[in-house]
Amino acid sequence: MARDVGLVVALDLTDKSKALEIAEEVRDYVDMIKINYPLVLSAGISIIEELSEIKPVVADFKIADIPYTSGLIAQIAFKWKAKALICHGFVGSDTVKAILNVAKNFDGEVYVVSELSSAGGREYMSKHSNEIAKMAKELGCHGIIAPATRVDRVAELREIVGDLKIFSPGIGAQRGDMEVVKYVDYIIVGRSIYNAKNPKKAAEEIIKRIESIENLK
Ligand code: BMP
Repeated sequence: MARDVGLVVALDLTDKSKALEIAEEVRDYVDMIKINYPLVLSAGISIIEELSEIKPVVADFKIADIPYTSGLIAQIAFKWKAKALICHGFVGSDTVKAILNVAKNFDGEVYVVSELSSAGGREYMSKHSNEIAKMAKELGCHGIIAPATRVDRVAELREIVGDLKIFSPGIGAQRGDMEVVKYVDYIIVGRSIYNAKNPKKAAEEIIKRIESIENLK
């Protein structure tokens, strides 16, 4: 049976060669590679291009700035061959629109953070995440990021975004609930894969867990 829910590996490493090694190791199990500041600030922006030879890269820069500056950041990420970019939604529609305009020139995708999976995500973001998700859908973004640590919220966000892609971090180290698979298109996993003794086996196990929940759907 083909899997409906994909796996994105988050490579929050500061050692470039280790990041490349793990990417190679798990390439048959993951659909995309997500990178964030720890790796880019350590390895340099060209790591996007290098990793994109292995799998499409999501540049998780969580952009949260004025439209002009945000557009510049987006341009750099896409020039270096990112397939998709993550930005914040709480900054408002003008910034998200500016990023989307840049993305169009590169045929790139834009995913918007709804509410963070960490506890602090409840303090401010969750009060507005439904509106943020609605905005992402209305503007024509390609996906949202929603927390596996709060499956009830993800279920609600799914109602709002319809067929928009949902990416869900929080499985593993953040003790999220795998049941989230019922509502999302991709789960994002970092530490449980790259800190594992055998990252390939860890990725394989996660896929098995995804499949076992999918079979109950
Ligand atoms: P880990 O599996 O190690 O907890 O990694 C999760 C990844 O997803 C990290 O790269 C983190 O920056 C990202 N992330 C998250 O954990 N929660 C969010 O709400 C949004 C994220 O992008």
